[in-house]
Amino acid sequence: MNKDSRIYVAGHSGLVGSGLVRALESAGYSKLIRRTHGELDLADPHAASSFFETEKPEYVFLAAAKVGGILANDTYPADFLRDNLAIELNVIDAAFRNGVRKLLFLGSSCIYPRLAPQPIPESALLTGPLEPTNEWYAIAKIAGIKLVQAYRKQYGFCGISLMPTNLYGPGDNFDLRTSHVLPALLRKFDEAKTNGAPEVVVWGSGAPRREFLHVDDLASAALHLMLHYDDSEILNVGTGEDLTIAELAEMISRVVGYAGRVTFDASKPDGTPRKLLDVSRLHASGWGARIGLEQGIQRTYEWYLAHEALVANR
Ligand code: GFB
Repeated sequence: MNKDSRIYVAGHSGLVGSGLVRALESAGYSKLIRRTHGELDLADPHAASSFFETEKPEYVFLAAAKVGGILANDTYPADFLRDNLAIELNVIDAAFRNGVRKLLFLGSSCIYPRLAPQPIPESALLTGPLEPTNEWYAIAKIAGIKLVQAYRKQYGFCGISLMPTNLYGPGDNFDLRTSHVLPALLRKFDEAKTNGAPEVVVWGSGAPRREFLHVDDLASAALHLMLHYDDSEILNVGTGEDLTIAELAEMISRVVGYAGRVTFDASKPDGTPRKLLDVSRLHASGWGARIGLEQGIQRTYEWYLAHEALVANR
């Protein structure tokens, strides 16, 4: 991939896509191709195919996806399965048919079995039952992995698949019904501080453990691996460290400067008990995460405060 290669970032306005655009632009890549969802519906095979025929991208970062937190995944199973299957199929097939040189597909750590060994090695894929709250999304992402592998095996198409852990950062979704835990808690603690509320309610028991990677680290890893990784095997991308949701809430409360109580709502699902990725293969590739969690939360909180009016109404 050269600085003047034609690079399509699918999903460029989302959390991951906007991180990728920042990383590519700051590294000097000058020919980035982007389309908003309104301009191009990747779930429409004809639209996807004619876009690739016209634009002829050489490299593709497939970051377009229907994503959401535990409640959104559990509430809209059909949307998560259908939209993600359609996007993956249309983009990977159109990329192959139009001579794309390399495609990078992004999966998720939820593809692994609910009770996988911890930290989770890539070899745990398809060795046991999935976590029920997000099995629909997971099945779609597993299909994406298999599409990339099948196109490589049958046609020699150069595709790689990365499995990021839970991501966060600027540009995240802060809608309390559909967001992931980290942006949800930043917003809840900030609003409680502003309103002088005595408590913040955290979903579930607080006991599940999660690993969080800043999106700028993910983008840096994706760029590194687009340049240096070429294998059919999936590759985990994480920090190698996790904490409980209760510990995360404590950290966010500290960053926001909230003085009240934290309580837990056990009527909300916990989801998978733990999903810490084994990042030894990632480290062996020459890349490691740089942004510490508290520092990353601080930066994300600053971004949230600067964009509060915008994100609160989304
Ligand atoms: O981030 P999250 O929604 O998704 O929830 P998953 C993580 C944990 O945080 C769960 C708890 O145990 C939640 O119950 N939690 C506590 C909260 N308070 C809140 C809150 O206010 N909002 C949210 N959203 N959670 C997702 C999958 O799983 O992870 C996706 O559903 C995807 O498929 C993504 O894989 C990375 O980590 O449980």
